[in-house]
Amino acid sequence: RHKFWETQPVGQFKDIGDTSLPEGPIEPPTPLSEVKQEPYNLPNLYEWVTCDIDSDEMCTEVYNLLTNNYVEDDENMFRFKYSKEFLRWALRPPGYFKSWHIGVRVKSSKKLVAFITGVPARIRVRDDIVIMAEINFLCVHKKLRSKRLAPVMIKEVTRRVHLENIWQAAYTAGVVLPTPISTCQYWHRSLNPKKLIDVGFSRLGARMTMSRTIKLYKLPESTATPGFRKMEFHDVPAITRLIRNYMSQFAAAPDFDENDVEHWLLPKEDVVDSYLVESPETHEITDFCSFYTLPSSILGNQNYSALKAAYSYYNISTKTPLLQLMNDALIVAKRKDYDVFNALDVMHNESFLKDLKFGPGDGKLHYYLYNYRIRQTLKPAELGLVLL
Ligand code: NHW
Ligand code: EN5
Repeated sequence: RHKFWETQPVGQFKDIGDTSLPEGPIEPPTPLSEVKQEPYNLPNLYEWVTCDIDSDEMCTEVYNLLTNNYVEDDENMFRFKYSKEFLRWALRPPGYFKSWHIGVRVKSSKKLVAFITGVPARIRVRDDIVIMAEINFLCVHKKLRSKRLAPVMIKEVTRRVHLENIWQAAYTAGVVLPTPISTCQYWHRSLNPKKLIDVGFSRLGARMTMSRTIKLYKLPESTATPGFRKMEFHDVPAITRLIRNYMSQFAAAPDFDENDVEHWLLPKEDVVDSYLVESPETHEITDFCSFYTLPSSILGNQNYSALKAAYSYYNISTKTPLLQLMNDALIVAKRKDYDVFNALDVMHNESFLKDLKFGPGDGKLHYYLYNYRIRQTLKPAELGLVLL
């Protein structure tokens, strides 16, 4: 069934339910001297390239490859269109390794035809903090699919991660592989229902007119929570304390320090937006919400070429009800002209999705760990991790 994944240290379908297997690494690290020193062999027409994402030319090549060949929905109506600034943000967190940004070129033409990346992260799984690579942006050009290039790319990134003495990884995918630690549902909240219906992202409900639909999704002009404001640099220590404390309740979550919070949560225009609640009386910071910007190309529509989507990122409520906090996030996103606000059913998101008129999408997101077994699959609500 899975000729490649059967050979890898990941949970296997045949082991599901076997509670005698221990939680933790599946295989031990090998001495660094035993890690293969040369890259894996590619088919003869192709060569490896380490992508310098700082360089405008290289960043443009990666952007073009992904814009034309990355993830689509099951009916091929939309394709993720990560911006260059987003890619730079996603690929250069604290302690990143340039060697983990891996491309494949055609030798003769130098055209970039495949890509895969890793970035380092500390992820807590129950009581253990595990140094991992987060793997993302695996992409093979449409014309080179089904030639078993992906397994070579995955083995090569694994080798380069091992060379940094890191032996575990985390990744998400829309496809089922051996074997998910959790399976989450995408939910969507219409902000611009007319456009969403016009482009086929959503449908007019039964017994609904366009004008009733527009009214249904209408939002107030301004936010409701006193002390709700954009996060600033000087908030990094307080937000770090808030998020560290909050994340401790989930079975798997990132272990963010101040440098991570500065990188991942400080607002960056058209990349990541973060808001907090500062008590007008005590100036205490009690709540936080954030979303990242990931547009999609609309494939083959006469009137529109892009969908502007916000994706719920990390949200923390200790005083403001999460429902009210997220309603304010929707108001901000609407004011900034997003068409749709997307969220997964991770963390406490279930508690607001239905009330705030999110509806389930046709996509699921499966979460995976490499070389780390967990005894039972996690409920989405036990997950405190959002990958980009
Ligand atoms: S998920 C997004 C992945 N990208 C896309 O969907 C873009 C559009 N599709 C493509 O570009 C986020 C191609 O279809 C890809 C596969 C490249 C997906 N993850 O070359 P072949 C991520 O980036 C397996 C893992 O012939 P292809 C996460 C498949 O099951 N494996 O296929 C990435 C089969 O193996 P099997 C995937 O269609 C995580 C083999 O690839 C996969 O031309 C990577 C077929 O290869 C996927 N999304 O290219 C793992 N899709 O055993 C990281 C297919 O079943 C692991 N496959 O025969 C950790 C590494 C680090 C460890 C460090 C310690
Ligand atoms: C790794 N970091 O399928 C990323 N998206 O539901 C890899 N559906 O947008 C992740 N098909 O349901 C890959 N509209 C997995 C995601 C791949 C992309 C994907 C889904 C998620 C999606 C939309 C459009 C469907 C178009 C036809 C969808 C319904 C919205 C509706 C709004 C009103 C209330 C009910 C729902």
